[in-house]
Amino acid sequence: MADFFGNIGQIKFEGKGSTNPLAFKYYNPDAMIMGKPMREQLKFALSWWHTMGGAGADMFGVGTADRTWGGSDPMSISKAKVNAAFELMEKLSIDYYAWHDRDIAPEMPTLAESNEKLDEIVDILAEAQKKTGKKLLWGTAKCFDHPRYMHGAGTSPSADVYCYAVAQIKKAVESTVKLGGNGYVFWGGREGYETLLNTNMALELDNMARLMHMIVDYARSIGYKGDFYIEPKPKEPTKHQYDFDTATVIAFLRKYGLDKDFKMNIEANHATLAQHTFQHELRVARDNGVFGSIDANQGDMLLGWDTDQFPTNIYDATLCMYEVIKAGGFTNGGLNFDSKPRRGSFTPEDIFYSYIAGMDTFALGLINAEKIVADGRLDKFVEERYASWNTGIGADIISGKAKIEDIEKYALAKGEVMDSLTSGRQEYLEAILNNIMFA
Ligand code: XUL
Ligand code: CO
Repeated sequence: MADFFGNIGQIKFEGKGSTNPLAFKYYNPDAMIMGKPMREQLKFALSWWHTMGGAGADMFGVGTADRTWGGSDPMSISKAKVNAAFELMEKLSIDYYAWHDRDIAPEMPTLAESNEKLDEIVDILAEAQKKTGKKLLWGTAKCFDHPRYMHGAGTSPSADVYCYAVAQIKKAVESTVKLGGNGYVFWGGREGYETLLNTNMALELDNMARLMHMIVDYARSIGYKGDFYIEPKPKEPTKHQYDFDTATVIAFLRKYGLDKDFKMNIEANHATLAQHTFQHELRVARDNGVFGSIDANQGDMLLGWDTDQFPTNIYDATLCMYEVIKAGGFTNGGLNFDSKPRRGSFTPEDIFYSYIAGMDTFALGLINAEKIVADGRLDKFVEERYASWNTGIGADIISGKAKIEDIEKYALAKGEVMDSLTSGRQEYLEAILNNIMFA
C-alpha cells in the first residue's frame, strides 16, 4: 500500500458510541444484513474526478487543495493518483471506483496520443485491481470539458465533433471492458441546448440515439455483458439538458428502442434540481424496471446548482435504501460518491471525514430501511389503501373483465362514493417513520 496518508491508519468500525472521528459508527463492512455483508449491500465506490482530481476550484477562485499527489507532470500525476486512490480505498474499505477517461489519464493534443496514455494507465489500474481485489463500478467518457464539445458531443451540430466523440467513447468502453467493469455511464454533459433559435432538437436527439446504438452494438461485440446507464440531470451545464429526469429518459429510450440495454444512474442532487425528491427518481426507475446505480450526494435546499455535497441526510439515505431493497438490491450497480468536500475543507484528512460521513449515512440508511421493511406498518398501510382493487369492480377492471358499460352501470347504481374514501394519514405515517428510525 502506498503511503500518502501515513498519519491515518485503517478506518475501523467502532459502533455508534464511538467519538473517534476516524472510525465508522454504522458502516461495519463484514456485518451481515439481509443475508449479505454490508459492503455487498452498499457497494460503495470512490469517484476519481472529485476525490483524486477535484482541488476545489470554483467560478470565483482556483483550487484550495493539492491534488497532484507528489507528481509533477500530467502522467506522473495520473500514476500517483492510482497509488493514492487505492490507498484510500483500502483504508476506507471501499471496494469499487468510477472514472471518466480524462480523470485517469491526461487529454493530449491528438486523440491517438490520448488513447496511448489511457492504455498506459489502464494497465496500471488492472495491476492495482489484481493486487487489491478492488473493482471498477463503471467507466465513462468526459465528452464535455474540452472546448471542442462546446455545442455538445453526441448532439453537436458538427459531424466531425460527433465522430470524435464516438471514437472517444468507443475507447472508454474498451477500457471499461479491459478493467472488468460492469457499468458504462452516459451523462449528457453538454447534450442539451441554450436556445431553440439555433437548435435542431429532433436531429440532435436522433443522432444521440444513433451514437448509443453504435456503442451498445460495439460493446456487445467485444464481450461486454454489463449495463449501460443514463444519468438524468435537468440543467447545468446547459440550460436545458435533454436527459431531464428519469421519466424523460425512459421516453427517449423507448422511442429509440434502447430500453433493453439501458438503466438509470440516479444522482440525488440531480433529482432535486429537477424538482423531484431522490426517492421519486428511484421509484420511477424501479417501477419501470430500469433501476441501475446511484450517484450518492446531496444538494443544498437554498442553492440552485449541483453542489455535490457528501450525503449526510439520514431521511434521504433511508428512503433511498428502502427503494434499493424493494428493487431487489444492486446487481451491476452500486453507490458511487459523486461528492466533494467543501472548498474550505481542503486537508487530506477532510477526504476521510467526508467519506466516513457519507458511508455512515448510507449504512444507517440501510439499517433503517431494513427496519422499515421488517416493521411492515408503512407497507401494510399502502396495501390497505388500495384494497378496493383486490376484489369486486376494482379486480374486474384490473383483469380486463369490466368494460366501460359495466363500469358506468356500477357507478350509476352506487350513487355518491364519498364514503369509500379513507384518510391519507400523512402525519401519522411520518410519525411511524420517525418511530422506526429513532427507536
Ligand atoms: C455531473 C455528474 C457527472 C456524472 C458522470 O453532474 O454527475 O460527474 O456522474 O459523468
Ligand atoms: Co453524477
